[in-house]
Amino acid sequence: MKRKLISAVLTGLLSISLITPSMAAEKQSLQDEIIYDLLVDRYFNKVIQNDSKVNSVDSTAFNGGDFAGLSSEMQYLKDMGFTALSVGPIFSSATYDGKEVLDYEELEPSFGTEEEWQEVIAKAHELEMKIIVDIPTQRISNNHVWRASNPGWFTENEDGTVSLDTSIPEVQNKLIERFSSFVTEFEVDGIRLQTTDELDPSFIDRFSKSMKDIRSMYILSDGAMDSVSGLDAVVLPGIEEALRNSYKNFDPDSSVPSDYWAEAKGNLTQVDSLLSSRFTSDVIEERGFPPTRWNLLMFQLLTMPGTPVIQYGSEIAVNGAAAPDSHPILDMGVGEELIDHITNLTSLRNESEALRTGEMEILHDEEGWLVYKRSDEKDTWIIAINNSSSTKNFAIPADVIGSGKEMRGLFENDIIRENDEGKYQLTLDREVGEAFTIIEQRGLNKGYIAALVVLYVTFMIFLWFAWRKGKKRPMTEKKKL
Ligand SMILES: [Ca+2]
Repeated sequence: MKRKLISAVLTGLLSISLITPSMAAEKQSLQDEIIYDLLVDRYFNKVIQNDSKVNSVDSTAFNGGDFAGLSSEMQYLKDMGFTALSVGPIFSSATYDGKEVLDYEELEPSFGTEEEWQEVIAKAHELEMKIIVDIPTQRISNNHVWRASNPGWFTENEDGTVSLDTSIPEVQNKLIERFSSFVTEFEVDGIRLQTTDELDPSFIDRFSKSMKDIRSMYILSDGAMDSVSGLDAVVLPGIEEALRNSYKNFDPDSSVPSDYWAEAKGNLTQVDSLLSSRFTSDVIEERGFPPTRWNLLMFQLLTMPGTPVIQYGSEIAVNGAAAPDSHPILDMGVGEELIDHITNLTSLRNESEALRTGEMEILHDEEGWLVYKRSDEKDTWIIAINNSSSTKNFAIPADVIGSGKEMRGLFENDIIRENDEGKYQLTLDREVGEAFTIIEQRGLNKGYIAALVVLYVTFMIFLWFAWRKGKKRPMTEKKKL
């Protein structure tokens, strides 16, 4: 209900004053994406014929999710506003998460056939979403097919897995050759290198160039690290902890340090990953209420600079301190309120370039009461997040957004106009977020009055015709008699 209301208001507002041709233009930059991170095995089990390895009551085993399930339930992700799907590793593997790769030339049989994988890519492109695939090269299976003929390429790990030594030129060549064929055959839009911080930088650079020679695509790191040549983005170091500490409870001791705001641009921003514990587990430890915590966190994540990466199941506040507990099979259709909230925020972000790549200015940041401005030459937003235990106020000076404007809140539907002191007085209840769009007060009133006049005139004409028709009717009726 609220989702419909907000998109209706939003569509109306954008069509009145905000939308410009360039906003509707083709999205091309990584900064325009909102990424949903999932595991094929834990998304949706559509086909039971490929379930020979599956044991759905053992969380450490394959649970049955497959390519066909991803295709058939992909609209759910489109509806939620995601623009790119990171689907994890898809190569034949000893483990459900695809990490312990056995053979890069074969797709994991439990996930499905090459045709079904092609359908995933086709479906995503039909829905105008991108597909990003993970490539693990470290801690892969000790039964990997390359091992017998090239034992020197591998190093052994304590946990019984092996890692490819990416500093060896032959290893680099072999991986580049293999994945050049892969991206030629399957039109994926990006590759995320797993355990990127353990790879040889010269390999990352060569690999990236080779893939981009074939087709323009994103090459990403799966973790926080200093950026190296060849990577389009890394997870911003420290962002997970900063976001978690700011939102796991109200009245936080710390907020996201201001330097993160500037550094987030061009990086991946996330609160957790499929390798870490879920944010929900922090909330439960603090005895917080997960839906409210997620609600406020999403407000910041989806209105701040950077490319948001959201783990599957966050929309239903999935819990778990570590894998495999943090990797349950997705239960769609529960937690509708949070899904609606995410949808509202992603639609704001997708519609407004200012929220994706605009300037970022913190206006107020004190004990969980955060007010900031996102703007470019076309749009201005004021984002207010009250993550404290009391109602908060903040007066925005007129020079921040200009005089004679109207701040229109899209979630709580409040309108703020400039007061006699030349300020916009903002008040927000505890544990609530709001996004204000800025509108010309006078311009809108003019439009409103014009609309009223048109409505009035139309109504008078209608009355006149009705009156004429009414006058005529008795005569025609008389004739009939
Ligand atoms: Ca299956």
